[in-house]
Amino acid sequence: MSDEVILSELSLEELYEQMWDDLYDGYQEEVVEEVEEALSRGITPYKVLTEGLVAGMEIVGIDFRDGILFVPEVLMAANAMKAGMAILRPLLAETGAPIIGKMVIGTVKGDIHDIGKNLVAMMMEGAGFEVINIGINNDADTYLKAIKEHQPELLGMSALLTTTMPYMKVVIDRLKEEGIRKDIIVMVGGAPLNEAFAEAIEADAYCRDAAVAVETAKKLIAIRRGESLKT
Ligand code: B1M
Repeated sequence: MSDEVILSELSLEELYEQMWDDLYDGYQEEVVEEVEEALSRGITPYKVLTEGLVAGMEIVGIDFRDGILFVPEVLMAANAMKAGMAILRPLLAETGAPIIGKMVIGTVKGDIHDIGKNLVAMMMEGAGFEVINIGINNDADTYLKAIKEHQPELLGMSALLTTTMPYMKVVIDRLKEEGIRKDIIVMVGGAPLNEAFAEAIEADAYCRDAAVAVETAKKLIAIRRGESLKT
């Protein structure tokens, strides 16, 4: 960010454009300042997240795909995004609502992308779920261990690579082998997935984004609890 830019003098649109530029350049401190400026104007944390940070990361993704940006630059952008998310996390998690349910979430084996998964975790916490975030590169054993230890109603799996998404089926098959598949709601997400893939691997739901993940989790838990009341 150039020294002459006075954030408070920018319109909201210009502020977001500045945020996208600084995210693109991997300027963590500047992104944090811009997130704080947007919040100080009364913009909701969710709007700052989606219209600021997520929109900025989409631009990075396009230039990564087109060979304009490379891994080191994208990593810097990802770290700037995480710095901005760190400001928003406590605000999104501020809820007062009673715990609705528990979720274990992690990125699958071979995959180190975690921004989207962390965003889902943040939004789920904000909606009143207890979230056990087991990080990246999880094999089936690690998912199983976390499920047995925490006994969640929900399992969330994330994959951002076409080469790692098939591993979700390995985990689901393992849940079946262990005889616990019917005890847990499996929700999957990540940019290369779609409904058809989720159906093919016998997940309970595909979630396009974090907001859909929250809505889907609430709906599936309500259905399950309703069903179990009847039996
Ligand atoms: Co990588 N990368 N990357 N990358 N990276 C992608 C995914 C890619 C699409 C870029 C591209 O070519 N356009 C491409 C994958 C191509 C493919 O498989 N079809 C790619 C590649 C190729 C790679 C490497 C192989 C590059 C290399 O080394 N040559 C390598 C792989 C490393 C590995 O995992 N083994 C790699 C590395 C990296 C970085 C480390 C540099 C960095 C990750 C940093 C980090 O996460 N800490 C990175 C990044 C940042 C990206 C892009 C640019 C952005 C991903 C992101 O954070 N998006 C990405 C391009 C893109 O996706 N367009 C790309 C923002 C985030 C908010 O969105 O993650 O989609 P997303 O999450 C959304 C939804 O998908 C959904 O909700 C989220 C929030 O709304 N969702 C869930 C996600 N998980 C969910 C789980 C749920 C529910 C919903 O559970 C219930």
